[in-house]
Amino acid sequence: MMKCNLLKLSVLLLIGGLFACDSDPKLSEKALIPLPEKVVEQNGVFTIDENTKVFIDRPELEGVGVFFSKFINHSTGFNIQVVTEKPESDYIALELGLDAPDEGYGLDVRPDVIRIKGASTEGVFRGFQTLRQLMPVAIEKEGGFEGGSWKIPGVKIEDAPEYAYRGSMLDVARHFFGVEDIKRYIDLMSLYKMNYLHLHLADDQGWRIEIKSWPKLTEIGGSTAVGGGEGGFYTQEDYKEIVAYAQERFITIVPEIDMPGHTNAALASYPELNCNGEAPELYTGIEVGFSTLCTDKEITYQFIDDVVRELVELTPGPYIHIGGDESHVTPLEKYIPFIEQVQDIVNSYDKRVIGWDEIAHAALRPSATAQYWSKAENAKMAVDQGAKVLISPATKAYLDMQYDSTTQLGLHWAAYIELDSAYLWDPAELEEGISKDDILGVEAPLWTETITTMNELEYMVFPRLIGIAEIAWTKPGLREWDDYKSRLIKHEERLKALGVNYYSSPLLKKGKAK
Ligand code: TNX
Repeated sequence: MMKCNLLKLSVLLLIGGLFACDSDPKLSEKALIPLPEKVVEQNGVFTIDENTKVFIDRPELEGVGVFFSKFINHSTGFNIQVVTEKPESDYIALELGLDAPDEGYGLDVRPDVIRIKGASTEGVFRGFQTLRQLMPVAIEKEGGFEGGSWKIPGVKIEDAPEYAYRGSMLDVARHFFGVEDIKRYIDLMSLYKMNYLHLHLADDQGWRIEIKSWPKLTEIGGSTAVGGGEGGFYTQEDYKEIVAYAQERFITIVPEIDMPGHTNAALASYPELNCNGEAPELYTGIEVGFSTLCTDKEITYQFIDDVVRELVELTPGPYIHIGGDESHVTPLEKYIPFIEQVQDIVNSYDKRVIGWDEIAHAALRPSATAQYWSKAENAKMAVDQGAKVLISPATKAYLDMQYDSTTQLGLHWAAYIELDSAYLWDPAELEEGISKDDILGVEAPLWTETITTMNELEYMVFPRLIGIAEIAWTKPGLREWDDYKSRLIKHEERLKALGVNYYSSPLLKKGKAK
């Protein structure tokens, strides 16, 4: 290794980088997911060593600069610093001012310098995730160095996302997942340039967010889960910690309080929210569609206003999700004015509404988004009203659907979804009448009726989420199953280094990567 470096150094001086070392990493060995828009190989490699610096050309980049240097130091054991004065060479430059869409970035890896230039700090952050995938897999492990070398193959990349919203949802209501689990999920999402995490915070089986003005929601409603387990909830401090952790990774949290159905936990906590004034028992089964807030009572709207106000105080992002799905025991003539009034409550706090596709039965406010999960006709009704659609078809994007009939966890009411099925679709081609301009983005939800641990969660999510991330980021004309599959096979090594309990599909074993 040393010899090769010395030889290379002298040859570099003589003929300037035309000579490569056999041990140098090749671009073709790397797996970039999501696939960038334009990738051109360049001569030479950049080697990160203890003298490498992270150079920022603007103060706004300090946050990302510190984040990257910590990330690199964590596995290399180096003490790489962020500097504001341009070094001679051996540095990673973070720059702003790229003329590209918001999260667009350029990445240029040369032997003396790596440049990441973004249209925004967010773009620089996304560019770093690409650089990370060009680094040795050991970068994913604490102290992963073990005498290896941190070489990155020369390349020039130009990239920008297809959709502005690229997300996932976790149902923390059916089974509760604590702050550390959510942070791990956020970290994993960020590797694939995802930017929204929707938390399904309340359902029949549990209320998971502290609301100070209605404390029994968590005292009573948070006390159990599917199967009768002990449940749990986030205090507002916990929740702020999640939001801040996500923000540092340029991920926006979207909180959901499902209503008027899926509300048994709230109804069990406060009898006055029921039309008959009586609190039902807590519920630990997995049926849907049996509960409803009393849409005729004034107190219901006071309750919603209080909940939304407290949530808004915890939410720097633009969206509040109001659920609205499967309200089978709320008559449509009551459901419609309810959804309209709740939209006005959310809008009065300067937030935009997202709701499941059923909300399109109501008059949608101009900033509302319908999340298409089940009925194309609902999604089209939303589009006809000028609303945007968030694409989450249960048959393609539901991460709780089983891979095949042998999968132990999960459900299969919508479909079995193998890796090819989860990848081989285009949001803008899914339904006639819903085109790219109508689409806010793509989201893959994980419902947790059958999922109780992080290990189980990872098994259902990975690697399907990775394919969804590529659908949301990469232009459809650049996506191709065989090529994706071969990148995913190479990427397995990185998943292993991250300790992800992914589903090792038979599709990844047949026809190994070239
Ligand atoms: C349907 S998707 C639901 C959820 C369930 C899920 C299970 C949606 C808006 N409603 O309440 O958890 O199916 O796959």
